[in-house]
Amino acid sequence: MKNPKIIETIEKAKHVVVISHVNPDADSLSSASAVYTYMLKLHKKVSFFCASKNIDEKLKFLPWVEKLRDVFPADADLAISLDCGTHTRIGTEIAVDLINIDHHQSNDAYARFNIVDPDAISTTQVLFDFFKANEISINPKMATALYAGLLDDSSNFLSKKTDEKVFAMAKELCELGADVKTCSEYISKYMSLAAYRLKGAMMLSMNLHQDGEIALLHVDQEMMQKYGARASDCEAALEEALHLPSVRVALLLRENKDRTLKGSLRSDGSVNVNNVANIYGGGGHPHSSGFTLKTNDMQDVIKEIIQLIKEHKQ
Ligand SMILES: [Mn+2]
Repeated sequence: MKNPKIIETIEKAKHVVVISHVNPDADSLSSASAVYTYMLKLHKKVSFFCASKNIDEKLKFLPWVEKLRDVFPADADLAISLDCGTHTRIGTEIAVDLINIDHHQSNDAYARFNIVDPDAISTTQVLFDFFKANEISINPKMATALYAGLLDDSSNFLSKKTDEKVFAMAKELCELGADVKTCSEYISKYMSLAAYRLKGAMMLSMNLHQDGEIALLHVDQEMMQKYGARASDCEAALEEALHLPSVRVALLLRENKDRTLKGSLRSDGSVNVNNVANIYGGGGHPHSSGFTLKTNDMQDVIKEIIQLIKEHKQ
């Protein structure tokens, strides 16, 4: 679908800010990186904003990541948010016109312009479709970024959403010069020693509930500090808990520094975990979602969530 109004808005803008969400993942940074290149091709003044200071080492190969700033520029007249499922994921208030490009089911079209496709496997896929529909050429830098988001959000093409459209996009990005080898090195393989050690500890403490259908993992501040791990290092163990044949849903409860709890849910498709996260004011996708709780009493929370997961079985 062509978006003439959005193209016109971009063309009129003088200073554009591309936005990745707080604690950015590969999809958010990659899609923002591709838009950053697109703005440079239009000879726009462009800034790259993310409210979080610490960027995962494995994502630093992406084009323009060194340009990231955590202060929103005062003279900007247009912002484009990438992979931000809610306005709060931006991490700051935006006073300028906003274009929201995303694929979260929970996205409530919070911007003046919204390009949201919940069927897309990644925000980079939404962006790829936007570029093609509006005849915006994709150079090798953009192709590498778009491929990185596709690779990560499809869990290395293992996700159930991986289909012929995903492979067709990957093929086209290869032909456009995407650096597939570097993406594989960093997105699919890169693990720090801290992340490996934390993963080992998480696997040892994993419990199965409901005849092995629910895998429960938890990480407290003590574990994080012991291994020198970061929040994003918890993801690998959570994803892999679903590799157990009996497991339908994996739940991770991670204690934040301020003693609140961050819940992350992954599902094989038999439970819509976006609906479960919604109950706690969070959201995401049917197969992957998150929420935050203002308590660190894990035992009560565990009982309640297991009950909710049971109720949301499809
Ligand atoms: Mn995404």
